[in-house]
Amino acid sequence: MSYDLWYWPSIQGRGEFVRLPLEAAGIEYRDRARDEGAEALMDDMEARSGWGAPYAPPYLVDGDFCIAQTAHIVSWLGEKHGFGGESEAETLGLIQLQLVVTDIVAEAHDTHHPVGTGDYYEDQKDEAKRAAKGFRENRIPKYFDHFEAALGIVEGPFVRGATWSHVDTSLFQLVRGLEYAFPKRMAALSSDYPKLHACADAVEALPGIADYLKSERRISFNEDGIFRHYPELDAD
Ligand SMILES: N[C@@H](CCC(=O)N[C@@H](CS)C(=O)NCC(=O)O)C(=O)O
Repeated sequence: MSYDLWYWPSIQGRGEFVRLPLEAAGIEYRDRARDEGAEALMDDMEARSGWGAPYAPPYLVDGDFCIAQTAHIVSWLGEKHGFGGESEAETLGLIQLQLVVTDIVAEAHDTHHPVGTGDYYEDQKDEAKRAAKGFRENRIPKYFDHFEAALGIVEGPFVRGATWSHVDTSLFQLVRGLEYAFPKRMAALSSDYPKLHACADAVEALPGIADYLKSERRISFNEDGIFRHYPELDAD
């Protein structure tokens, strides 16, 4: 069995939050738009209708089945492939955390596009500076406090303890993305969040992830993605 992942080909973006658990679990998938281009993605998306029809990429396809929305996809994969929760409380807790990741990812995006997603960064630089300041100073610590507390529930590097879940791969991507976008702020905060950094490091060391990060499939962060490094938006 192999899934088809559809996502924009030239950025990590939200697609990366889906790739990571697939890679960590050694699940086969084809990254269709990386192989066939963005036009193929748009054609495929337009052709889909009914239950599961995606509003936006990423989405994952298995035969006639299609599932979209990043948090929804990875939570579903977790339940199906053994990296979700083992009890109802754990499953719901993980999904809840995954939805918190969705929120901070959207806020990270809005630091460089606080006014209009369809407008150029250059046309909203002043607003971006203001948005980034609030994000750096207030929002990152508030979210990180929440993740640090979640990582303290059970002993071990991951939210579930010794075993990774879809939340851990997302926390890894979030931490590395923010380190790319806001290196000064992340360096200043790093000692306040030992569990979060230990979790990111433990995900990075998972064999499937270590192999993936060395491969050509892991493209670099860039200034077209969600996590963008604009030096003027960063500070201690
Ligand atoms: N809430 C959705 C957001 C999906 C989304 O915004 N996808 C972006 C790329 S990262 C996109 O192509 N959006 C097109 C649009 O919103 O019109 C998720 O988490 O998957």
